[in-house]
Amino acid sequence: MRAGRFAWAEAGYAGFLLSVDFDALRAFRWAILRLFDDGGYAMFRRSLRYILPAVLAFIFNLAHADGEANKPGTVFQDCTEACPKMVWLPTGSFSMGSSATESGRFGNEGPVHTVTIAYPLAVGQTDVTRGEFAQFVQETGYSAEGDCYAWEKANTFFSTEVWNVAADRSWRKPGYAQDDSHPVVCVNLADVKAYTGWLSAKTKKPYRLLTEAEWEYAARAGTTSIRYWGDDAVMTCQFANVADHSWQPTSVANKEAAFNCADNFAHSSPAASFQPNQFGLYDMLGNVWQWTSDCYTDNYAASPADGKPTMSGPCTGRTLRGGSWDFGPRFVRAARRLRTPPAFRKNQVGFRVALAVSSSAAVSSAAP
Ligand SMILES: [Ca+2]
Repeated sequence: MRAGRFAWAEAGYAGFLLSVDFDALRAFRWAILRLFDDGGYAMFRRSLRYILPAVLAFIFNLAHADGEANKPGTVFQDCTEACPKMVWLPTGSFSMGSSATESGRFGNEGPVHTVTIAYPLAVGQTDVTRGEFAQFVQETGYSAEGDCYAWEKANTFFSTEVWNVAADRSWRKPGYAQDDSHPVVCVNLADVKAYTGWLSAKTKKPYRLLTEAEWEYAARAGTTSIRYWGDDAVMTCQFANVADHSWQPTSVANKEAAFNCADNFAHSSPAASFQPNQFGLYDMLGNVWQWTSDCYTDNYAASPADGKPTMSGPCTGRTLRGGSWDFGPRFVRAARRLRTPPAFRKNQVGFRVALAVSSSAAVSSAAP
């Protein structure tokens, strides 16, 4: 009878004992015993035998429930005022980079190497939206205005596109129609750091950019194909907003660089307009390029294998990943990397955030 009634409590008590500090517990018990006389001691022993295990089981179950909250696929939001929705990813290993035989491959995508993400990692379900960024600007008064680049004809004299900067182009006015559901663009690395700093202070959690290895792990979501929906480029328009039939380059010569399908968005699309990948993440490929925290390197010869960022060298370039609404098949691939100066704002570049709950300070403090 007693065993049946208290089995659950004692199981919890046993779990608690696995991690308890026995010296501290003995000191605590000695202090309590000093409070009781002989008569009170018998009562105390009964309470210690029956009530304390139940209390400890309650505490143990709470701790267990907290662990369940990190279950892969679980979506959470750390505040209701425009905080990004986050998804817990499973831990695991993957092959980073592309093989020498992959169609469309660039030389900076190797050597292929194994990376292990052994710590709990949550990733933004979508890119940070313009509405979420606007909340940050409203609360802080931060200025991320002006000097945003676009890939376009600078004037009628040039027949092809160049990176052309415009002082009046900004995240509020990127040069095409957007509303608050679209990913924010025209933000440089300093703007991104300001945002993650604000979000961290607001939530008291260490929000940051994804490292490049975390990004590719999150984008591949367990797949090894060119894109998370497979190797067939024509299928792309079902899964991502890319340079498609509705794309309108200013140079006719560039038209042939588009995917041969229709996704029906000439510029950026509202976040999560297409199907998510196998980790439940939207727009990991296409829509807008995403900043990562790493210093750009020409190859992976010295890249960390544990998810940490590469932060060596002069760091004059940072790495963008994912491709965007104005890029074709060679650029919208899980392995594709693009070097960009950290001060540049571009009207097809945005970001998403990560949160790593880890005992490793190095991982938690990864830039930015
Ligand atoms: Ca498109």
